[in-house]
Amino acid sequence: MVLDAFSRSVVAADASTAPISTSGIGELKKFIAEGNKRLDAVNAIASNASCIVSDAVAGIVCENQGLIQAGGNCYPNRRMAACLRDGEILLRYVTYALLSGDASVLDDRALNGLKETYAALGVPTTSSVRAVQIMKASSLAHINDTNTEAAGGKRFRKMGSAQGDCSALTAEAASYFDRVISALS
Ligand SMILES: CCC1=C(C)/C(=C/C2=NC(=C\c3[nH]c(/C=C4\NC(=O)[C@H](C)[C@H]4CC)c(C)c3CCC(=O)O)/C(CCC(=O)O)=C2C)NC1=O
Repeated sequence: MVLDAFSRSVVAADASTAPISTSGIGELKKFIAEGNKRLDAVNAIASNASCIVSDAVAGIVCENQGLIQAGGNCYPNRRMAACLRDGEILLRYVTYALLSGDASVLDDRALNGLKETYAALGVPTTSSVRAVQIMKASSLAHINDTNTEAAGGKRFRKMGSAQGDCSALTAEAASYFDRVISALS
């Protein structure tokens, strides 16, 4: 079932046949109060998605060139396209989870059964995990505007979002990437 921070607290309360708890309400108040920050964080990832994905896939190929040689899982172009597409899918579902403040959409729609699919198709775990790690590093840098021109090159782009404490949102975003990594491992 796909939930968000609100429906999650309703389901939790219903499961214990209790009204929404005071602490539950407190968490939702915080969710609303920090809503703009959350939207900025989602935007930081979504508006740099193709750059984040292509950089991650270029990275795994650079580190393991066997991927694009005969027998490699990014060879021929059909598989390279599938790999780039998968990167986009996973990143997109991470943004959905971050937007809704709940991992269920990521779990149900993207991760469920993915490890088995990858095993059946011979998609290498080490490289998939590495691609997600690179997407994580670059997404968190975009959320915090800590990306550098040295690492970004020609495509360098600062989000220029309002500066403030984004530690909780960064940790939450990181946890969704970690969820993808542990689902694939
Ligand atoms: C909505 C959720 C959803 C997900 C998550 C999804 C994943 C997904 N990735 C697939 C294939 C694939 N995925 C990859 C990915 C990679 N190969 C590598 O070497 C890299 C490590 C990695 C990219 C980072 C490749 C190459 C294939 C094609 C494998 C093949 O056909 O031999 C397939 C098999 C069918 C197909 O080729 O389309 C599925 C179902 N599909 C979905 O609908």
